[in-house]
Amino acid sequence: MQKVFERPKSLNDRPFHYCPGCGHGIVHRMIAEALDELGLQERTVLISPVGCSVFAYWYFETDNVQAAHGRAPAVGTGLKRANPDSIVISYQGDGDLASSGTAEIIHAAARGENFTVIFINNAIYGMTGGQMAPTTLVGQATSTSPYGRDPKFAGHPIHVSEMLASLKAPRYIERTSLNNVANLTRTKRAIKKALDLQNKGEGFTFVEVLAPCPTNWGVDPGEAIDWMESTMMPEYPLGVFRDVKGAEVKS
Ligand SMILES: Cc1ncc(C[n+]2csc(CCOP(=O)(O)OP(=O)(O)O)c2C)c(N)n1
Ligand code: SF4
Repeated sequence: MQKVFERPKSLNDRPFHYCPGCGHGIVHRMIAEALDELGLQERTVLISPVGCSVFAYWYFETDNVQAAHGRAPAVGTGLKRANPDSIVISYQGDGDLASSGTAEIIHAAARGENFTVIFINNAIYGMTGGQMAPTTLVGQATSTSPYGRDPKFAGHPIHVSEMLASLKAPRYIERTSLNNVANLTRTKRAIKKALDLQNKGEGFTFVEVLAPCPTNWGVDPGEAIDWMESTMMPEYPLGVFRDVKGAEVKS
């Protein structure tokens, strides 16, 4: 029988624990495919965050480290500097990266650390029950903003890609989305490009992926995609925010 579909080598056979319609499993697969295609599996260290993807290490057939909430870019800095031949991936949600870990991500980017950050922006804290995140949209109802995020009280959403793109050191920053097939293809391409640039020693690479969290948005997976397109994507425009050859590199 002809085999037409299989798991990438960089993932094991364990079924994902994620909710139906969640973005995490899709992005895990893209990272694994990119590692396989680039031949990087044996040299890769994946850093799991705290959040729904805390168990990423349970799925990836790579070396793995699990970092405290928000601290993955600091851990990644140590891993990469101690072993410059490794491929380091910091995989982080928006509560982890844009709230607890604001300092770590800004300073790692400012230093031009030669590793890759995959940032899953689902506009909410998933694991802990749907609290407001720094990325939550104005008017979006969450368990800590049941009447919708009020900017007078809670400020405005943080646009992490744009903020990091204002720094001098980052090599490559792109925002993509999981809303349709074309954007899934772009997401995979961006992840692969980021890993390839890291492998060539070109510096800090960052891919922000807009992803659904149907469970905490209180909708079914199809409605979650509709909401991404009608509400989330206008707030977070897709595109390449930085692609600068010759960026400063620490290794
Ligand atoms: C220092 C610290 N603060 C808070 C928490 C509680 N906590 C665990 S997961 C989480 C939010 C995770 O949300 P996000 O990073 O957006 O990831 P998601 O679950 O949506 O994938 C929080 C606040 C913690 N574990 N450690
Ligand atoms: S709560 Fe949201 S982010 Fe967490 S696994 Fe479910 S859909 Fe994914």
